[in-house]
Amino acid sequence: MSECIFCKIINGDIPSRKVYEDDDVLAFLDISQVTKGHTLVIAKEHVRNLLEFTDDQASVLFSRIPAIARAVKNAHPDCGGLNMLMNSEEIASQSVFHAHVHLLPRYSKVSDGF
Ligand code: DGP
Repeated sequence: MSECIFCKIINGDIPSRKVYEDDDVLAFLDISQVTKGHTLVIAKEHVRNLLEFTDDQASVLFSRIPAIARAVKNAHPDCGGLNMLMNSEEIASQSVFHAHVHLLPRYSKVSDGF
């Protein structure tokens, strides 16, 4: 979709800090960094959100999540674990309407601010 900012990131029209990429999936650092290493994982195929995925589209995206989560954790030795979050529709705080999974590394409860 030409006006979608995540499609523009996939196409390289908007720069991003890539964490992982293959033919179907891209992971990159979230611009907001709610916690250090906050990563977004998206399928390259434009789908609005979880509510519109087919099973096959969901499989493509979610099959990559465990390996990317481990890579994010390993990149931050002080990371003790992660939250995974997917906002779907405005009422649920979705602001970019290209389905994406947030991976939020967690540190000490007092220091990560989340
Ligand atoms: P959500 O509210 O779940 O739709 O999350 C959208 C996220 O996308 C939000 O945490 C900020 C991030 N974001 C928005 N625009 C950009 C961008 O241009 N680059 C990057 N890296 N992240 C972006």
